[in-house]
Amino acid sequence: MAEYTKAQLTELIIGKLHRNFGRDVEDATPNHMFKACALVLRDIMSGHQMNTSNQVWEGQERQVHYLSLEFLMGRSLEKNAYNLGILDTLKEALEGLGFSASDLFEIEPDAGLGNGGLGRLAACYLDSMTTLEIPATGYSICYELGIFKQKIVDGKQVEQADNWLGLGDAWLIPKMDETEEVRFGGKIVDHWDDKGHNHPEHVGYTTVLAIPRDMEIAGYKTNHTNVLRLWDAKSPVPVDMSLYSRGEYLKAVEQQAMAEVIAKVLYPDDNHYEGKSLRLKQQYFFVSATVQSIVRKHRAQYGTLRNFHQKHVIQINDTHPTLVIPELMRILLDVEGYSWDEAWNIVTHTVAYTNHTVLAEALERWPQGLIETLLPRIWQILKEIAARYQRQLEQHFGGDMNKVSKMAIIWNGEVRMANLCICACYAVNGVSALHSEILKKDVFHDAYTMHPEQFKNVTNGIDHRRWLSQINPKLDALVRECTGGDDYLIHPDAILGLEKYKNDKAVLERMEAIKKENKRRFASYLARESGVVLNTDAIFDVQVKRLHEYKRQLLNVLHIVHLYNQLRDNPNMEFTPQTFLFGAKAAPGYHVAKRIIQLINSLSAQINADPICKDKLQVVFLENYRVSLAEKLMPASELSEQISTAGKEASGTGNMKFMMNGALTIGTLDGANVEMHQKLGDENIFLFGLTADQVTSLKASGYHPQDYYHQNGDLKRVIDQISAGFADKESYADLMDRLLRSAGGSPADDYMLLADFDSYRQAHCRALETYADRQRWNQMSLINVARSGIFAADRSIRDYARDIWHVPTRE
Ligand code: 26V
Repeated sequence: MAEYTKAQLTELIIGKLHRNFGRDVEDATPNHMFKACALVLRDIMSGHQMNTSNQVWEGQERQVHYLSLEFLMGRSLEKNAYNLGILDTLKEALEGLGFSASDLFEIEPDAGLGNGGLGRLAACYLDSMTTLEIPATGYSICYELGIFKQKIVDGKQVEQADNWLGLGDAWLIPKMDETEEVRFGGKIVDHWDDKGHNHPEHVGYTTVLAIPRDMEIAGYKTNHTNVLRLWDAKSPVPVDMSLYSRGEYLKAVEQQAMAEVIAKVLYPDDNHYEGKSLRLKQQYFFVSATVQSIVRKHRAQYGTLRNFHQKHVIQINDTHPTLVIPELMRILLDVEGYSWDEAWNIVTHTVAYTNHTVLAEALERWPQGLIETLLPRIWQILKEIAARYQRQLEQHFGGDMNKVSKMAIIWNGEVRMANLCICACYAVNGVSALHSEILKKDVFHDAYTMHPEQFKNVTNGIDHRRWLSQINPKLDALVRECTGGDDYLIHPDAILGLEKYKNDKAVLERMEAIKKENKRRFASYLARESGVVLNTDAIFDVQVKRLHEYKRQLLNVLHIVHLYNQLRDNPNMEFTPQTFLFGAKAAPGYHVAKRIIQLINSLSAQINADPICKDKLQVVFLENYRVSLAEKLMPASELSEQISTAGKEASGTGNMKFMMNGALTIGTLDGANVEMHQKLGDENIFLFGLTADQVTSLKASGYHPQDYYHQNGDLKRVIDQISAGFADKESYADLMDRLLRSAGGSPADDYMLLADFDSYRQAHCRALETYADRQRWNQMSLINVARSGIFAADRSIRDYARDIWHVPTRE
């Protein structure tokens, strides 16, 4: 690792200020300073990146290409400086120049190019792939607008555009000379040669240029540097009023309009599919540019594509990049002139698929008409893939049309992306042990019986350098002291060394002191930002994640109302002070989710204004939950709410961030909670609720939420109250009705809140009893941190490298 002194960094920063902004330090604004620092770090990383890329070329190494429509990167300045090993020196240089480093880090906008878990996972994986010295490239779209900014106005969510590029583009390096062309629309004209081979010609298409804007990714304690390639869309022609032919003029207008809109905005839906034509354009734009770029470099190096699958693996993050399959086929068939079988062999040894959800409404099914008009050649190839697969299925299942129809790629005028992935990918993985089992047992059961060896599990993980060491420096220091240094940063298992101190009173007290200080820090941040004053003597009970019915924020609300009732009935009861924190964005079109946000705010107003609750019960909705807010919140959290209906949350990754920061989990046996429980045992986690199997059998035998309503007086009272509404007189009968009555095809209480209510309430009681025994709580907290090593993304990436990618890793 290259070392930089304070003097050197200072000089480099001043140089950037002069050359790029024509400023001396004295007249540099914080924005100038931020950009200057980013440019200095970018230069350092670019130097490393060129070396990495030469090594990969010379060594003819196998490369990983991670395709994802989302990378939720958050901020980069502090992260890059940390990974480059120059964070302290940079801080000193900045202070020397009269700037506060922490203020400067705060002005960086989050790169919010993702919705939630899936996008943040991709970002954590880039860090680990690079740290483990895997030759890897991430690919996505350079959205002009990231995930919307959330404002709460009169208790309701209002979305604002997130224009992050003003400052955020300091990290991006445009590579005009690596521009690719992507074609839409038009039609295919067949040309048969004398040997009977068809040479399809695409005519009348609209072209969009894909311009790479590369973001360098530094690894930790290594010079290995990878790239996140973000494609920007541009029109190939300026609209020229003087174009004499009407046809050309309209074409130009059309090309410009199509190009401008493609990279405009990230779709803010999470776990909900809508067949929007612009979304399909984004997907194809992104995969076409990416495949062309990989192929172009490969051809330049090897002169042939015959060994393509030996040198590359393409990992597709959910089905969103699935068109990479027909697109690679197109290039091998139409450009290289390979036979179908040759091309198919290459494709099916290159592509691997990760599934991230079992929710039926999230499965992508594109109308065939849309694909046909927008991507005529891709449509032809899809038809051929589907037809061949269909024959295979019929043979394998002996004409059992029930199975064949379920697994078909094209059916009833729709193209099913997950089935296409199953058909073409050499590996298919879920993201937690339970989720991968559900894929095999249920969602993809028939495919599993055909090719059991195709199905794998890779449990998710998080970047523990960011989510522990960087955001929680006091806990980081304690881990270092107890585990004999910073080895845990590259060997996350070493955190286990902390467990030796589980009976050490001084260490346990320090755990508590660290948490207390982090709570105060968060409280003072929140007071500064929003004026909300948190009770830091209360337990911080936190549920932060996207708002979705299956995640059951509403169950949390039911329980809080129940607590409130207890207090009102008996204001002098013994009551452990509790502060409930929520943070969640709702997809703008998801009405029910927005109503739940409004309900939380309404409840918050009611409780916080009620003198009975003073210093006892508090409910706060944190506006605009995002990566940089999570970084402040995780270290301050004590109870982590992971309460999805069992079987619905593929993995969860927030659960891991809380655990790593010493929060205890109250949760269902869902997603990665199951593996947390395995590591922790019953005694170090607060489990409740039905298991995934129980959910399935209760649904099968007939679930009647009304029974719980009528049998549990506390529950009935809570539901009736919410229906009536609080002081603001807004009724939430609409939400409560969903729990009690089926409507419009959706069953009553589809996510079984009422079935789990009582068990949830009891788990809270256990948590509070434990909290009262501080030593025990601190010990559990320590054990949680100590055993969190398996949830490091480094472990996940080693799993991918060994079981799916077949590439070597560092150490
Ligand atoms: C995403 C989108 C994005 C916008 C357009 C429509 C659409 C439709 C479906 C989806 C699927 C998102 C799936 C997802 O985010 N899954 C989450 O992945 C996390 C990382 O593996 C995992 O921890 C969460 O449990 C899982 O819900």
